[in-house]
Amino acid sequence: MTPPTALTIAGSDSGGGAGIQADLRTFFAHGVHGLVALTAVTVQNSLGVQGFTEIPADVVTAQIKAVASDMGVNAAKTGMLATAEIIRAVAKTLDEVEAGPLVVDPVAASMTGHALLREDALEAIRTELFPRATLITPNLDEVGLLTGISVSDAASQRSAAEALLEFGSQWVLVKGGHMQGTAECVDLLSDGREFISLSGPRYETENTHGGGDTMASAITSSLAKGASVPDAVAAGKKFIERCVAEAYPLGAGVGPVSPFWVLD
Ligand code: PXL
Repeated sequence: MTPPTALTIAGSDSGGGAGIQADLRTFFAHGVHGLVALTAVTVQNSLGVQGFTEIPADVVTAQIKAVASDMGVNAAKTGMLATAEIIRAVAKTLDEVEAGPLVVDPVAASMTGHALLREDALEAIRTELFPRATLITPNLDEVGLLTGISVSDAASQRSAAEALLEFGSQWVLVKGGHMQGTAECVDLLSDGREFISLSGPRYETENTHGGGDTMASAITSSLAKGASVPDAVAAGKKFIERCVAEAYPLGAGVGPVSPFWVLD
C-alpha cells in the first residue's frame, strides 16, 4: 500500500533535533512518506547555531517541482526558509503545483535565540506565504516579531490571533507554550469565526529543541491523511505533549524532544 505523502520545505539541523530531521521522523511516526525540499544547512549543536548556508532558491524550487510532479504531495509544511528570495520562490512554486493543505511554521530563531532568517525575510513570510497558508503556527516570540503584540494572557492571545489572520491565512494557531507562569500550555486555534482553546500539561524540562517543528509536522501528517484542521491540531498537540514529556538531555545545552515513545 502506498502511504500518504507530506513535503517539508525546511533546513537541516546537524544536531538532529529540529528541522528536516524532526519533520521526517514525525511523518514516519504517523505512517506518512516524507518528501524534502532542503532550504539551508545549519551548523549547530545543543549549545546553539554556529551558522548556516542557504541552498540556492532555484534548487529549492526544483526540489518541490520534482517531487510534486511525480510522487504527489498530500500536504506541505514550511520551516526554516532562511532568505526572502527562498520565501518568494517557495510561494510562487506552491502556486504552480498541487501540494495540498499548507502549514507555515514561521521559524525566525532557534530556541537558543539565534536568527534563522535574514532580516528582510520576515516581511516576505507575512506577505507572500501567509496568504497561501491553510494554517500558521507561530510561537509567542514569533507572534511578537510578526505583530508587535506581547502575549501575556488569554485576551492578548486572542488579539494576536485576530491580528495574524489579517495577513490572510485560513487558520492560525497561537501556541502558548512560551507563556510565563502558567500551569498549563494553552494554544489558541482560530479561523476568525471559531476560537478553539486547547489546553495541555506543562512539563518541567529544559529540553524542548525541535518542539515547534515536531508539532507542525505532526499536524501536517494528519492533514495529509485528510483530517480537518481542528482535528489535526488536536492530534498534533497530543503528539507533541508525549514528545516533550519524554524529552532527553543530549550535549551541554538544550536537548531534543523525543520521538521514541512511538516505539513503545
Ligand atoms: O526549531 C526551529 C528550527 C527549524 N529548523 C532548523 C533549526 C531550528 C532550530 O534550531 O535548526 C534547521
